[in-house]
Amino acid sequence: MTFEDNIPDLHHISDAEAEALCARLRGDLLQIVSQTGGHLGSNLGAVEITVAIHRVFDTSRDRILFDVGHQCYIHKMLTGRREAMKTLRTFGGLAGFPKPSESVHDAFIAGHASDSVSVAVGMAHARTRMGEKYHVLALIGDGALTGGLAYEGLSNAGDSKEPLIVILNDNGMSITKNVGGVAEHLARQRLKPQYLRFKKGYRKLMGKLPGGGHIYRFTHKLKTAIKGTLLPCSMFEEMGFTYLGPVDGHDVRRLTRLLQYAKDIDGPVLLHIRTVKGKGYAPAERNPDRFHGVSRFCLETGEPVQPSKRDFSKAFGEAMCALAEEDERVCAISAAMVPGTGLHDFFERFPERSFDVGIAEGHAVSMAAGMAKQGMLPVFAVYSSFLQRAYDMLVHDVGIQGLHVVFGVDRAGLVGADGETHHGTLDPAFLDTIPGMTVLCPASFAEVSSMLRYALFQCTGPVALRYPRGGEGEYRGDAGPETAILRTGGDLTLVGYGTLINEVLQSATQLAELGIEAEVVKVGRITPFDPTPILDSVRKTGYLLVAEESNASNCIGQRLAADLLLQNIPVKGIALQNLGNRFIPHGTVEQLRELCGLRAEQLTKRAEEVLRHGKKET
Ligand code: TPP
Repeated sequence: MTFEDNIPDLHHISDAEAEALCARLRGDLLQIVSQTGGHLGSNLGAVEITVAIHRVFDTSRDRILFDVGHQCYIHKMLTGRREAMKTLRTFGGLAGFPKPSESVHDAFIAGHASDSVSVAVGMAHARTRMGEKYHVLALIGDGALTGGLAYEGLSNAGDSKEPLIVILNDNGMSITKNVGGVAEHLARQRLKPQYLRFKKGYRKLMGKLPGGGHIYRFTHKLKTAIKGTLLPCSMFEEMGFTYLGPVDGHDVRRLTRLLQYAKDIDGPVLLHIRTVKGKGYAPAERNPDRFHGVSRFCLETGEPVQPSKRDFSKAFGEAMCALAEEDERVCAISAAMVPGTGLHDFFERFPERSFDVGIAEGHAVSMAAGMAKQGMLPVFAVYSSFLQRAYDMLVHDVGIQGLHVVFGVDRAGLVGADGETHHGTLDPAFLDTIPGMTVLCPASFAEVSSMLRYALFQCTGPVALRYPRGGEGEYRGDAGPETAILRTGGDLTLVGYGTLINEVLQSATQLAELGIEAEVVKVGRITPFDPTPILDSVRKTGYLLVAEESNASNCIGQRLAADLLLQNIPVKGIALQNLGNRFIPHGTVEQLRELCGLRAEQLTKRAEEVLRHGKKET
């Protein structure tokens, strides 16, 4: 896949040209994202810093790590992918995140927060060990700085003495307003230039900027007192960084000078820039949380082209509010994803029982464990792929003690345009490995509500409720957590769970038109999994097709195949249709299901093959 067009040389442009370029890029970005959808606010805020980076560094050699990676659009536009931007986030088109397979300028894949400094330290070590010469930079937001992994990286980076540059893009926002003590610390840092005016003696001249201006480093004394008040010194200096800033992150001249200066420092540097999320587009500046990630929208009004429909997250949020009314022990935890997980109303209505911990999934799980141990009913709503971060906490803090923590596992299955880093296709496998875990798979809004009630009030131990991005399909029933026969038939057993059951039901209708009567079995609880109703059905039909929107490893199809063998049940034909053991790219959910043979027509063909093959052999 190549998307190359002309790559402009920014090393020799003037400041005025750089400013004009920023204005043009911002306009182009708005045009493009209003058509494609994507992460708008963060990219609008990162225009100047990205241009400044490209003025000073050569990203084909120097390594720039975009934390989360959602702010890399300008970088893509400057590295030969301007034209291809109209294919952004579409199947076969440009990814919405950095992708080394797309361009040599993309140093590393990204999608999850807070790992950029760790990766940068690794690359810096590799460079030194291998005797090579290039620069390593990490661009990380203040939101990503709420994640513990960021501190592991910073702590090591400061200690390593390796030359590398961490650019902290501080806009006061995660997706919603940033939370926590570090956000407070950064807010206090912004006051420093005022202290400078009062106490000139407490700064040390570090050097002159090429083209004018001076660089100061605050001396340790600054933290001790102004008018008798103890002032905090930048924690980054304490960690071993040369701290530069805070500076206006929309002043491309200044940013360029500072990066030129930082480039020559022989050790870790932290450049703290202040930016405005959504900069230059009034609707986004007014509502940065709504413009963090957008679908197609009208540029004039900022309104989405298609109004949003009710989805599983909303159904979950409504069920949470209803159950919280009934029981005061119910509380909600979010890791910086309150609107995304449908908890907005809950947080408004029950502020004392609402906890946004920042991008700290591991902490959220351990905190929920503490709450559960002391008698609360914590519900942690989290995207499936971000829960991967907290596997050890699930095992160690929740699982071993069998604590009753409920997980609202949102974005389970294929998520579409965000692609491989965001698909929730591994949780059925990894949750199943935790002894005592229950995993429920609602397939309709009604089931979200009834299963959440069941999870909170009838289950013990940890319970996960997994549901997909988007809305429900034709199936609107409520079969509860037990396995249910949705359609009877004697020719073949078709098994599915979650909203994929809609494709399965449609396939059964298509098979009926071909004279094949399929029995459709919907599984409500995949862990602990009770194969009995399915085995009974296979005893009758002799044929089994299991369709799953999850990876092959430890899927229920594999578990059923083992059960059939162990229980000596004669089976004439069996097929497991799932995502295989691979990472699935971006595209619409329909396109990706097709890629994996999970559309109704494909299941019908597969069923016919299984029956034909079996008949030949008997
Ligand atoms: N949890 C993880 C581990 N990774 C994620 N990508 C998210 C949650 C979802 N997420 C994407 S961007 C974002 C969040 C919570 C906010 C990031 O804020 P910040 O780093 O300040 O960047 P900004 O968007 O403000 O530029």
